Amino acid sequence: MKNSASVVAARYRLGRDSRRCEVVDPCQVDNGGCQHRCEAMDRRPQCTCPEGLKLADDQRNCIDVDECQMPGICSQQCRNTWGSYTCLCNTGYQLGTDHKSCYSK
Ligand SMILES: [Ca+2]
Repeated sequence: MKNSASVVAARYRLGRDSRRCEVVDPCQVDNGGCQHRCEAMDRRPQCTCPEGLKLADDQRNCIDVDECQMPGICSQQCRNTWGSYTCLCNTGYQLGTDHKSCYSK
């Protein structure tokens, strides 16, 4: 485990004038504190999440998007999964090739 002094030191380097410290890419240190992707925005880490996930309130971790809360995403039943979702059909129906619509058998 890194100690905090080395983490702080790694965020800065000596600038060209040899007097002031410059911020190094914040994503290079501990991934900017991000659980998934990190992008440096104006020298600050901006965390982003893969498709199907969204940033949590802490702006660092990623949590699941509950697609089933979006109206009309499945024509009949919807089951939320981590990072995705699955549409299901009532008895007597089968799922179409779009994986969203149900058709009577
Ligand atoms: Ca989901």
